[in-house]
Amino acid sequence: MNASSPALRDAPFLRACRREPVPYTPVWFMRQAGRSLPEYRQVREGVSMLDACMRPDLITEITLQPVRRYGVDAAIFFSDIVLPLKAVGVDLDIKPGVGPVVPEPFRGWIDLDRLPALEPDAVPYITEAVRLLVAELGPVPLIGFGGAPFTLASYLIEGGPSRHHEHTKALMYGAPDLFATLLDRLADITAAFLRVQVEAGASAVQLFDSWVGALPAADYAKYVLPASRKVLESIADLGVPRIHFGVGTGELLRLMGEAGADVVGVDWRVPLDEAARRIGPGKAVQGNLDPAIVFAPWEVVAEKTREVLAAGRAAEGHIFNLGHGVLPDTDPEVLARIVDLVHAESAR
Ligand code: 1CP
Repeated sequence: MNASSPALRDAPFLRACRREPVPYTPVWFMRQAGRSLPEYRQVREGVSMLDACMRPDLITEITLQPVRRYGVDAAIFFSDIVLPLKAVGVDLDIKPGVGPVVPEPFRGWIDLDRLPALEPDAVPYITEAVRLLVAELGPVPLIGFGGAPFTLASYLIEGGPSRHHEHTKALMYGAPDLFATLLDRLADITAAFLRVQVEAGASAVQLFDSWVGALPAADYAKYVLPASRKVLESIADLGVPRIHFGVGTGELLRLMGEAGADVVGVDWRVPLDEAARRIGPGKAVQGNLDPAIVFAPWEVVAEKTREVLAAGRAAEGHIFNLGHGVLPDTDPEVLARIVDLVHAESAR
């Protein structure tokens, strides 16, 4: 289990998640491990994304790369939200420049037969990689992650990345019983995937509901929240902080907290002081520099970084991050400067 050292338990990232005082604001980046780093592109040469996600040596190396380069306060496990679906036998691929693709999309009750439970021993490479990483990382926390039921359902139903989620919404509104059963099944799979990572040594988890911002709050509460709550509550016994993040979720922030998050991730559209007000007491916030801002001149980046830090002080705990993942063409040097600036400006 998660027998962590005092140095790890007191890591600024974990203290901020628990809303305890921190020596400085901790920072990490979503998608810090993938795509933008030249050393990542080098180790991925000739290896498909899914194969890389099943090799403990590559998972370990890729997860460590941004920690070495940036000195970030947490490592994010290298995998993908659809990996557990692959592990239970769903026919899917992760296509370069596209993302997850499911050749036979889910549309009916019969398709549930393609979603059996995730047995922990179906992902031995995850357990092994987490163990290797925890040994290498020492006092730096490892964040495990999984896809939230709605976002996973969107890939299964659309068959791939989607702008409007029209098939997903057609099924959600048109066949609510089937949709609820599908989300419940996905909740069990993601909960099992998170449990494997934490039991092997991950010290926090993030549940990504990247595309749920496509829904109005009332429909989120009715069709999605129960399944996300099932994921987050079913791992409560593990005692690690649970971060819950989505894009375009300004209207959903309070509900996402109520689903069982300790930390609510916020994209760049809502300033963190306003986000903290919407979320309410008893939660930390994570975010929320616009990932596109890093392409602007450094003075602008620095000013916007300071604005995020200032707004974050209104929250009971703040973890600095981008409002979504690092864009593939991002200059790693700029991210390194942001980490240094966040640490220097927030030192207390
Ligand atoms: O830092 C890291 O890279 C950590 C590992 C990681 C994580 C946390 C990857 C590797 N993917 C994810 C989560 C993930 N995957 C999310 C949630 C986060 C987010 O919103 O950005 C989502 C929606 C996916 C699905 C996915 N996988 C996409 C998005 C497609 C779309 O719908 O727009 C893509 C492009 C992938 C492939 C992928 N996953 C990860 C990497 C590095 C890549 C790029 C592929 C490659 O390098 O070959």
